Formats: sequence, structure tokens, C-alpha cells
Amino acid sequence: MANTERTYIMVKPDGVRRGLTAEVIGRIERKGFRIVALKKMVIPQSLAQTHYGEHQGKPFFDGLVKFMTSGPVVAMVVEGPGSIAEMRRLMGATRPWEAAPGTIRADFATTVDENIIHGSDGPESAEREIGLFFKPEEIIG
Ligand code: 3AN
Repeated sequence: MANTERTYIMVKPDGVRRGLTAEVIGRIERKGFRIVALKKMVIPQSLAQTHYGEHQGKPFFDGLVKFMTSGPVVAMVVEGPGSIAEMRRLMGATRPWEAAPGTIRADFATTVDENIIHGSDGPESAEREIGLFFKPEEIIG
């Protein structure tokens, strides 16, 4: 398919702790996207700092890194037409109270710091984040 692309998706520690992994995966698969890589892992602190490098220096940075390393996440590469923007739409806005009804964040989150899911916000970040979390041989197209 011409505009098929890949995005990096992660169920954050709050989502895993609350038993929402299957719910998130189910929504991705029912949408029609393919999960071409998947693993459960505890993110090393250095990787969390690199992943959220754009937020370095912001007041919430240290808390964000602490939260993201506080328990296992489920990391995924999701493939499908327009998957980067479409996954952002399925996730809903960063601030759950601004997220459209029916989105993952609107349905399951109440706060900006623990908002269940991460998804790449553009083609460059998708490529960068997939490379940070997965080796090429772990992606099974
Ligand atoms: P998104 O996750 O929707 O791409 P970003 O990239 O603006 O949003 O923020 C990355 C993560 O940083 C958010 N998912 C959230 O966990 C955290 N974050 C963003 N803004 C705040 C804030 N004001 N206070 C606490 N955490 C924040």
C-alpha cells in the first residue's frame, strides 16, 4: 500500500499496571493496523532520557523519566496506512480532558503525566524512536 508507514507506540507503566495492555492492542488491531514488533521491557533511565530529550530542562522532565522507568512498558512498532497520524487520533490529546470521547486517553486517563500511551508525533520521531527501542531484526514485516 502506497502510504503505509510505521510508528512507535508504547503502553506506558500506568497502562501496564492497570491491565490495559490488551485493551490498547485490541484497539490497534481492530483498527486494522499490524503490530510488526512488540516487547515488554523496563526502560533504562538513559533510554528514557534520550527518548524524551526534547523535554530536557522542562520542569516535568525528571518526574517524567522517573515515571517512565517505574515499571514495565509494552513497546510496539505499528504499521499501516497513515499510522502515525491515525494512532495519534486513536490516542487522543496529551491532556486527557482535551481528548475526544472514544479515544484511549479520554476513556482511560485523567492526568497529563500518566496518560496510558505514547505514539510518535511525526515521521522523523517515528524513525528515531523505532531505532531507539528496536533492532531491525526484531521488526517482522
Ligand atoms: P505526547 O505524549 O502526546 O506526544 P508530549 O510529547 O508533549 O505529548 O509529552 C510527552 C509526555 O510528557 C506526555 N505524554 C506526558 O506524559 C508528559 N508531559 C507533557 N506535558 C506534561 C506536563 N505539563 N506535566 C507532566 N507531564 C507532562
